[in-house]
Amino acid sequence: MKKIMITGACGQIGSELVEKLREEYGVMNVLATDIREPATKTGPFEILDVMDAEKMQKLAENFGADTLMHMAALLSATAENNPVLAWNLNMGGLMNALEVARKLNLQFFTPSSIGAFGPSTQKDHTPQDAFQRPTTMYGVNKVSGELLCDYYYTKYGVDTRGVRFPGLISNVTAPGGGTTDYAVDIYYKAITDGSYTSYIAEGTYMDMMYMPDALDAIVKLMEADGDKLQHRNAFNITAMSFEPAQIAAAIQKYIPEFTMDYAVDPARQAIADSWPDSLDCSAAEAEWQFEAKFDLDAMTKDMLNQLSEKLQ
Ligand code: AKB
Repeated sequence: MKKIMITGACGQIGSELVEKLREEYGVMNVLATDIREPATKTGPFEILDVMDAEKMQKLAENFGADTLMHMAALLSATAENNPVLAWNLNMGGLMNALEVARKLNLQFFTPSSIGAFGPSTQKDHTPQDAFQRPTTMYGVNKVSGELLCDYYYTKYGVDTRGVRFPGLISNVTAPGGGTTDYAVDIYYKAITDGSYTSYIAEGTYMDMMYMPDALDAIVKLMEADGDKLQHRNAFNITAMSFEPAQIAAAIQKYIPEFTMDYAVDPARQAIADSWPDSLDCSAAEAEWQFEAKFDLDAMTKDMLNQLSEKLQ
């Protein structure tokens, strides 16, 4: 049975990942850590600032962890507003986590992102091995992180694994400071206000995925036979690619009176414009049988059902 420690456990991915892993491996085999207390505790939890390398190692040792999932990070829009903080936290936290994995011989997961690509990358069907010259601090962090994870595997044999996540859509914990967050906000506003003002311009395509598929992907990749992985880190994965008018139309199928207008935020629009329109995930499909179950319509139906219960 695995013993998994997670950093950033109160974040958008972390909060649902903890529950998923507790279902899979048992409540007491998953240690959640974060810089702040969770709203509710469902198992072992410790306060951890990922800049505190010593405490990170002590917690992993005392817990008897065999796996470390490093989820704590600043997202793209926040990172662009605070580049020095983003470098220090995103890279410093990752280095600390990789060192703990090296010293304690832990299996390791950390997410990269579509943000690891830049304007000079092939926009459609972006290949697994593509040109990576991102123009955002978040992208610089993500490419560096991908390289660092490769380095720890080749130099020290640490079993590092990871995916490039697209925008993740969920109804449990709101994302914060991302560029793709509009595709989460729109569902909340559809229920509460019946309308939404998009900060992303019409015609801007980005890859997206519903959270249950993202969680399944993490578990599947971590369980995969390591001998079959040629890429290990930073696998392209996606479930759908859409632009704001298409998600609005998907919502209108269930809420016909829903309306959307635009007030484009130049900062987040510039980030979105620098990212791919759609990823090619054939490497993930071939090497560890990645698949996503939810398309835009199935996700919209589920999001609206779940949120109607929660918000009304
Ligand atoms: C963001 O928008 O910053 C994230 C991401 C795509 O990595 N959701």
